Amino acid sequence: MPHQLPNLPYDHAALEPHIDAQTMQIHHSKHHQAYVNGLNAAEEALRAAMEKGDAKAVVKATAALNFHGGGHANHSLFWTIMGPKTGGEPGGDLGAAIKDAFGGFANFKTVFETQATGIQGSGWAWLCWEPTTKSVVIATTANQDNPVKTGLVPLAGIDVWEHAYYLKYQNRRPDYIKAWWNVVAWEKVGQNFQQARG
Ligand code: MN3
Repeated sequence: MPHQLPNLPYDHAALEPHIDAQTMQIHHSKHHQAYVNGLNAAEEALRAAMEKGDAKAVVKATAALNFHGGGHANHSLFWTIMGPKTGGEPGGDLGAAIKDAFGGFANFKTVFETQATGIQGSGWAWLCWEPTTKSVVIATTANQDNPVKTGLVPLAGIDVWEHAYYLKYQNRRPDYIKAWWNVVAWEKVGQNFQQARG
């Protein structure tokens, strides 16, 4: 069954003034849709390459799968961990895990902002569950790579591709990252945390 663009669980303008409605509309309906289309095409190409036993075509399709599949997975998580009337600090077990790992929420934010700002070119910064050390960690990925590739479980992430912020913030990525904290749905991230640690 082909992949489909998930509905945005709120209006385009719901994250104003932190993320503007036009950015949300283009980001969701154009950019994310393009990853969905690319993933469906890559799956078709992989099937055809496998039927032909064409190893080079398999490798080529796999590269497209990684990019568009990551793009679809990353954005599908991104929309759900944001929302109107959110922000603040995580409580409960997630809040405690962040405190254990980073000494406190304020320090976590500082480290996260530094890592997200420092991504060269396009990519994502993540809060992840690390199953081997049973702790939360910050990770960054390039382009549309997803943290599952290195064994991590993404709980929340920020898209720092320019398409995610350029209309409102232009070159000021740090301002976008600071504003993003106001729309993080920590309740949802907490649910992702509970699910990840089992
Ligand atoms: Mn994006």
